[in-house]
Amino acid sequence: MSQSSFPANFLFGSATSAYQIEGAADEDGRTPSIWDTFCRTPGKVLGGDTGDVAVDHYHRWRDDVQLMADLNLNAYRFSISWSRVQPTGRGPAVQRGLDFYRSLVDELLAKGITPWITLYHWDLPQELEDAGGWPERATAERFAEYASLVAGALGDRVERWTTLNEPWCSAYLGYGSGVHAPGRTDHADVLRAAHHLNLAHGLGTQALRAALPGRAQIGVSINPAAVRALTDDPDDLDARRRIDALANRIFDGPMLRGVYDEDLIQDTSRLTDWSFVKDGDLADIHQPLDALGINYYTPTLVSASADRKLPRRDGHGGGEQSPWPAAEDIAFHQTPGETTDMGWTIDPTGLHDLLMRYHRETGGIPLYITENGMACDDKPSPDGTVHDPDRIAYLHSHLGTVQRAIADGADVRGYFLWSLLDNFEWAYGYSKRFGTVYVDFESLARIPKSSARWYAEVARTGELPALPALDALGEPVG
Ligand code: GBH
Repeated sequence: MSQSSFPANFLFGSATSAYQIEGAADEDGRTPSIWDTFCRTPGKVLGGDTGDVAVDHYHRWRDDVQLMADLNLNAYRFSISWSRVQPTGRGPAVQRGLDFYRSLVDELLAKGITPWITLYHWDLPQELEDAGGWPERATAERFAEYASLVAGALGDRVERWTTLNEPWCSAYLGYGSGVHAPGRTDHADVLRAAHHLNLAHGLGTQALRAALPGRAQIGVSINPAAVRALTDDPDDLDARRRIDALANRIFDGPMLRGVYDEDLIQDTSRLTDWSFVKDGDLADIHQPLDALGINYYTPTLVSASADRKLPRRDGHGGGEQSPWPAAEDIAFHQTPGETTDMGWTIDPTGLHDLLMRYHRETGGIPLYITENGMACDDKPSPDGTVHDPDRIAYLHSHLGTVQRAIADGADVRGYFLWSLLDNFEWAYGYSKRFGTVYVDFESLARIPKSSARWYAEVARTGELPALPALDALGEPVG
């Protein structure tokens, strides 16, 4: 194997999520999710943008699968819109909703593309939020029923299942800083939500296994923070420990080890006594997993000082209140280096750290990068092509890091870039472009960017080429 080769059978995919691409918000029986409601709340989403139409994938799915095939992808990670298949979040399924996903899956399989389903990518049915949302235990029970329902409809043709996408974002941005739906801001609710998301993962995993004995390969996608301390000062190192607990161990503790670490309980004791953790919950959450999905964009740099004059990073997502419970005294800093159009520093070393950490801590669960990519201010040239050399450089450096982690012993089996298509970037609306395929948000036409052609070659050959010289990147690649 040459140094630039990926292992045989490595998955080269792209990722999307339902609310960000589907549109058709009130078609075929779909009812509002918390994101439909949030988008209609003035001031929450830039430009008042919504996912009502998004990039119309609900009607263009067949062409989009053809695009994936043309781009040599062998896997596709997408999510199911809960309120499209089970509108009230409980009770019977809507057949037309399930039919949409069944057709999509069949088309993927026909093109040799492995479907990789995420059950929950942030779009809780509004009725479940009205009943209390993730801070309520019942939401985890509803999720397990929903998991069984989807498994019953698609389990004959889908093997790869992810319970949740980035529970950190659901709990901390949805209920802490309020910059994501449902836009609530209560730090005790963040911890309740985190626990019930963990429980949803555990009960959902059990429901999938029960519905699909021996056939389901189950995992979760987390967005662990590669946390660094600004200095070696003990106070900064302690800030690092606390953010590691709040960002990472609050999820991977119960999911991978069956515990909430004592320091996490202590650090948050003025907000809650954690009595929402019932007997048996930790065993329910701690299920064997077939895959651990890691979503990675940028590292996290912290210090003990809350001095507002230090260069602060927009780690609070623009909200008035911090997403982090019981961490008002911790400061977040911009990691040095070039930044993306999101203002996130480009630093693949954080990905290496996380892959090696989870390689050690999972005791051999196969690892997948289920999201990685960058936002660029892409614009079509006069000839209609779209060149994004910065994205190629980003993908190149991160894929190279994946190869290094594999060489260092990590069992990494696949990489899903975020994202296939430009899409609805949550609170930023349509102002940020993560796609390797450009979407004209007026005509909804798709134009593969040079990065899509470049990644297609990586997927076809299973090799990471030398990075083309920068001037060569001005020309269409492939
Ligand atoms: C993912 O979220 C989502 O799964 C996906 O839907 C989304 O489109 C994509 O990434 C791009 O945003 O907030 O300054 O502290 C990633 C969310 C981004 C949250 C990085 C933590 C840390 C930087 N994460 N963020 S900051």
